[in-house]
Amino acid sequence: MKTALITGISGQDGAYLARLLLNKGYRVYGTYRRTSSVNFWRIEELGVDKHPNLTLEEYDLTDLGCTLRLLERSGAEEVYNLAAQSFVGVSFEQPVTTAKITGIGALHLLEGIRIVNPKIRFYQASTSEMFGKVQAVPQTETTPFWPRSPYGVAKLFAHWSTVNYREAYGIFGASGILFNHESPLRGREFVTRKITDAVAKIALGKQDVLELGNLDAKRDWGYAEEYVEGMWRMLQAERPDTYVLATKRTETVRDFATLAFRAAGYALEWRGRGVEETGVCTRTGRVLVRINPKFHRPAEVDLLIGDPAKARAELGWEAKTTLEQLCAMMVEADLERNRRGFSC
Ligand code: NDP
Ligand code: GDR
Repeated sequence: MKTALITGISGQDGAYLARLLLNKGYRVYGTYRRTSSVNFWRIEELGVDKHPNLTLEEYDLTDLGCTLRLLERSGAEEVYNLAAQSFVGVSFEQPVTTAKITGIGALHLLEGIRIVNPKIRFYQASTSEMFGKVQAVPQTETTPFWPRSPYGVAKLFAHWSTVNYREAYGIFGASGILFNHESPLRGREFVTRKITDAVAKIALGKQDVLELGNLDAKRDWGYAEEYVEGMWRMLQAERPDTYVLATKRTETVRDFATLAFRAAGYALEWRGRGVEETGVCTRTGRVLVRINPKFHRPAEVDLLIGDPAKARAELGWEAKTTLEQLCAMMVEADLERNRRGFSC
């Protein structure tokens, strides 16, 4: 039986990856943070929280000693570093905390692997945010980076640290440059889930209007469950490398909102420009979406679209779920949850 360690099992990807590895017969150690109220709703929703091969470990990525003990205790052969302060917006308000968790935290694991067991295979959750102010379209493994947020900068540090430990110490460090991936398990602070949850609440008469920031930002959105499969494939490869996982399709935030409202039976028409822009229901004339400048970021990533050709050729990975299917799945889940008063 193989043993894997997943940091950040309480997050979206951690939950899906845990289910994938448990289904493959792995023993899984999954880490969560000590908080006043632990949040296991995702692994509960996937029905793996009580799996006999799952061990939940209290852990903070910023603590080197804790990292060393965890690597030793778990005896993990594969380590998936998914833990991070992962919200770009918050990283502008908490840049130092973000650097410590998202940047230095990954280095703690790499150092831990070097000290405890250099044979451990390591996956680093890198991100399309590292491309930031994009230098080429579509983005590939060789596109130059230009991060536009403290989060992007911290992730770039972790990415290059992974590459450096690969080159300097021969550690099997794989870096997955994943473009946005979403699901019904996405946190509600991220724009897709914020939209699908609001659409459900508006449809059920529990919310009047949805407030958003930059509607023009373009993202390459895929389905999270498929992306964790890609992470696993990277650690089964013959040699460690860097791979882009993406759909090669990009849409605006405005388009995603239009799709989400359509999935709940609303036709939206966009009127006005800039901060005056509104999304209006064509049937009733009611304003369903408006702009709130507080959701704008000090520096924005305007256009992300990834080319996953290398992952397809070398790992046999490709995204299958369309944005329409993903959006409908998320709206459906949020309608169902809101009907039963669920609040995560
Ligand atoms: P989430 O925000 O859903 O999950 C992040 C996880 O990290 C949570 O379990 C969180 O715990 C944990 N965490 C935060 N701080 C610490 C800390 N100091 N010590 C230990 N654990 C901590 O992210 P996703 O699942 O969406 O993403 C997984 C990873 O992939 C992240 O690193 C993210 O940056 C990266 N990524 C995500 C993409 C996406 O589109 N989803 C795209 C590219 C990269 P808690 O529940 O307590 O907050
Ligand atoms: P992102 O995701 O920053 O791409 O990072 P997010 O969903 O937060 O933003 C996507 C785009 O939508 C715009 N936007 C808004 N965003 C939020 N959160 N709330 C709003 O109201 C809103 N209105 C417009 C944003 O400005 C942005 O352009 C995600 C995270 O999962 C990272 O951890 C991961 O690395 C990247 O995806 C790839």
